[in-house]
Order: sequence, then C-alpha cells, then structure tokens
Amino acid sequence: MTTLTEDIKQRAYDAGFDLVRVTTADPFAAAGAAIRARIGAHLMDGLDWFTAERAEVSANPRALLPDARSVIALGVFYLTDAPRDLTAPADPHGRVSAYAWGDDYHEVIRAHLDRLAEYLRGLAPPDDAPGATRLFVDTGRMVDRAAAQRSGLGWYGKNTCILTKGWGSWVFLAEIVTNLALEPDPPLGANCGRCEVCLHACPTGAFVAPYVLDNRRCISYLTIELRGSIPLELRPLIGNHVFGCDICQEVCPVNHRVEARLRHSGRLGGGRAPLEFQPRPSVGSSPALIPLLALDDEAFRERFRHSPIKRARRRGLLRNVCVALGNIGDPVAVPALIGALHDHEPLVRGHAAWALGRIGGADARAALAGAATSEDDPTVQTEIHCALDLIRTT
Ligand code: B12
Ligand code: SF4
Ligand code: SF4
Repeated sequence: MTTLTEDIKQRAYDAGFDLVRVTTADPFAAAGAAIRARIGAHLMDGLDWFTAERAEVSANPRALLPDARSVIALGVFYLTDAPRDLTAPADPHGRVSAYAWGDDYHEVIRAHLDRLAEYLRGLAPPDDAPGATRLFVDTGRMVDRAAAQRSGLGWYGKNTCILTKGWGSWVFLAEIVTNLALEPDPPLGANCGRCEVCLHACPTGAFVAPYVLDNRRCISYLTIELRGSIPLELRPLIGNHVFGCDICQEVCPVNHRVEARLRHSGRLGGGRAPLEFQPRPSVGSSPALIPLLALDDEAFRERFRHSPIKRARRRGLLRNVCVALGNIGDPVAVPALIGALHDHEPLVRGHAAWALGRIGGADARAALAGAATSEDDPTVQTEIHCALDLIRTT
C-alpha cells in the first residue's frame, strides 16, 4: 500500500516535476545564519529587496504558514539544446544563460505547483483541517537551496548551486509548505570533494571562498538585477554575456557526467526536452546583437513578453548589448552603436559610448566628439570623455 508521502511524490511527478523530496518545517537555521553573514559582509549589496528581515522569514517555514509541518522540495530540469541565431552568422552574437532560453520559468513552474497544490488542498490532515499550503518559486520568501539540501534533493556545490544526482545543477527549485505531516527524506551524503574547477573559472572572480559568492561581481547580477551602470572595471570581464551567466555550471564535472548520460538516454538532444524550455525563436541562446539595439519599448515588450529577459527591461538589455559589442570589438557594430549614442535612455547612451571607445576608429571618434557637444546628462558626458581618452591612448 502506498503511503500519503509516496502518493504525493507521484502526484508531483505527474504535475511535471523531475525531482521531489520532503523535509520537516523546522527552521533552516544554518541558511539563515549564512544569509545574515553575507548581508553583513556586503556580499548581497545591490539587491535592495534581500534584507535581513526577509532572510529571517525565508529561513522559517512556520513564519510563512503557522501550522506548517512539512516542506515539499521540488525541482525541474531545464537544460535543452542550444541552436545559435543564424539569421546573420557573421555578425556579433551574445550569450543568454540557459535558464532564459525558453518561457519564463516562474510561469511554467507556477502552473506545475498549482496542479499539485490543488490535489493537496483536497487532502485532510489528521486534525481534519483542510490541507493548507503555500507555494514558492524563486521570488517567494523561501530559502530554495536550503530546502533542496536538507530534503536530499541535492547538495551544495562550491559554486553555491544545488547539484543533483540525475540532473546536475540544471534545475529550478520550488517548494510547497504544508500542514500535512509527511515522511521526511534524509540529506544526501554527497559533496564536491577536492574539486574547485568552478571557483577558478569565474571570469569576474566572484567567489570569495568555496560556497561564498560576492553578488556584486556576478555577471548574473550585473546583467539582470543591476538597474544602473555596470562598474567600468567589470565591463571587460563580462565578455559577450547579455543575460545571466552559466560558466560556473558549464565547467562542472558533475554536470558533464549528467549531460553525457542524458544525451545517451535521449533526454537531452533530439528535441525531447519540454517544449516550454526549448529556445524561443525570439530569444535563443545566442542572439545576434546589432538588431537588439534597434528595439524600441514596444518591440522589446513584444519580443520578450513570456521570456525571463523582460526582467532586465529594455534599458538593461541594451546596456548589456553595448558592453558585449564593446568586448567583441567588431567594427561592424559601430553604426548601430552610434545610433545608440542617441537613445532616449542615458544608461544606453553611456554604455554605447564605452563600447565605441573600446572599438575605436575614425567614425567612432567623430561620433563621440559630436555627442560631447550635445549631450546634457553629466554621467553620459563622463562616459563620452573616458571613451575619447581611450581612443586617444590606444
Ligand atoms: C539572490 C539570488 C541570486 C543572486 C545571488 C546568488 C547567490 N549565490 O546567492 C544572483 C543574482 C547573483 C543569482 C545568480 C544566479 N542564480 Co539565483 N537566486 C537568488 C535567490 C533569489 C536567493 C539566493 C540566496 O538566498 N542567496 C543567499 C546566499 C547566502 O545563499 P546561497 O548562496 O544559496 O548559500 C547557501 C550555500 O552556499 C550554503 N553554504 C554557505 N556556506 C556553506 C559552507 C559549506 C561548507 C556548505 C556545504 C554550504 C554552505 O548555505 C547557504 C544558505 O542556504 C534564489 C531563489 C530563492 N528564493 O532562494 C535564486 C536561485 C538560487 N538562483 C538560481 C539560479 C538558476 C541562478 C543562476 C544560475 C542564473 C544564471 N544562469 O545567471 C545564477 C547562479 C550564480 C551562482 N553561482 O549562484 C536558482 C539555483 C538553482 C540551483 N540548482 O541551485 C535559484 C534557487 C532560483 C530557483 N528557484 O531555481 N541568484
Ligand atoms: S554565474 Fe558567472 S559570474 Fe556568476 S559566479 Fe558563476 S561564473 Fe561567476
Ligand atoms: S565544479 Fe567542482 S567544486 Fe564546482 S560545483 Fe562542480 S563539482 Fe563542485
């Protein structure tokens, strides 16, 4: 006879999850302390919503649901094949991190969660109260990785990501906090051993130590969450990343083994991945960059409506595109960057100036000199003068 816990796990797989484990609703004390320490050391600076108060609540399931007894930890595998945008193969292309190739995972996982929660709500716990639940994915106040670790869904990698046996770290995490008393799973005994590959592969040196990330240096933060200017000294290190970064996952040997196995079994490759995570034609994994500079607000909204990329907003994405074009250094981008020098967003104008300074040449210099006489935003003026200095000295 199947137990309630086994039955719920089966329902979770049926609802679309690839991983499901259970832990108790006890506080995640170590995670709460780690988060407080990171905030205290300014390693989470820049994420204004990531406060000590939030950490307190997110590490305590009973602050979220007072009679919580269990946390159902869930995971969805999202890696798919990555066709390049080949509309202009010779032109510069950017890199989008794998989690953003397809549909917005918040929407996808929310639908999975709703399906499972509907079933749970129909169950009566022993005291006959209705099966109360709260659902969490990413933006919810819940320590997703700590729930995954304690429930044995995966283990902490030194890159801070949760690694799983079957799917590597290419998994989104979500939880359901419930007042149902379920059988908890034990944590896994696995760890990274002596490996430190990811720590040395990070192009911006974002790892302060194993398991400790300086958010302010992470390309994911710089290209997605940061609303303002990208610090000058970090721009050259971003390469052609225009939305997120996967390097510390791509180099991971655990992921390599998993990917080889999944390719062998046909789950990866051959288009068998769930449709929602396959690269959207309008986004892809490696979009041509120059056409992105031509997007106006309406075209941006239309193109990225159901994509995670909308989070960067138009001005953030175009800022990133300018940095990537500056790093690629192909003069073919100069006319489009000169156009961006007159964008209505000062953030875009400033980063276009930087990119023109990096690429250099007579056209870039003339356009920058012209903009220096008409630009009225002081920050952009500074960017223009720095760019002209760069051209003069290189
Ligand atoms: C803030 C945030 C970010 C920030 C900060 C990242 C960070 N490492 O904290 C930024 C914007 C940089 C970011 C980037 C990314 N993120 Co993010 N992010 C979050 C968010 C909202 C909170 C994370 C958090 O609490 N950070 C605070 C720090 C202290 O926690 P932590 O790094 O996880 O630290 C834990 C461990 O390191 C461990 N620990 C600490 N010390 C030690 C010591 C030892 C010995 C051990 C064993 C463990 C250990 O305890 C800590 C507490 O749990 C979560 C969603 C959520 N609600 O939880 C998603 C989440 C973590 N992000 C996710 C993803 C996919 C990413 C990116 C891959 C996206 C991309 N491709 O660009 C990158 C990965 C970068 C990286 N290496 O972490 C996934 C991770 C899935 C997974 N398999 O782990 C999550 C869970 C979202 C989701 N629901 O799926 N993210
Ligand atoms: S996501 Fe990229 S920038 Fe961020 S820690 Fe990993 S390798 Fe470094
Ligand atoms: S690269 Fe090595 S250290 Fe980093 S997460 Fe993977 S196994 Fe762990």
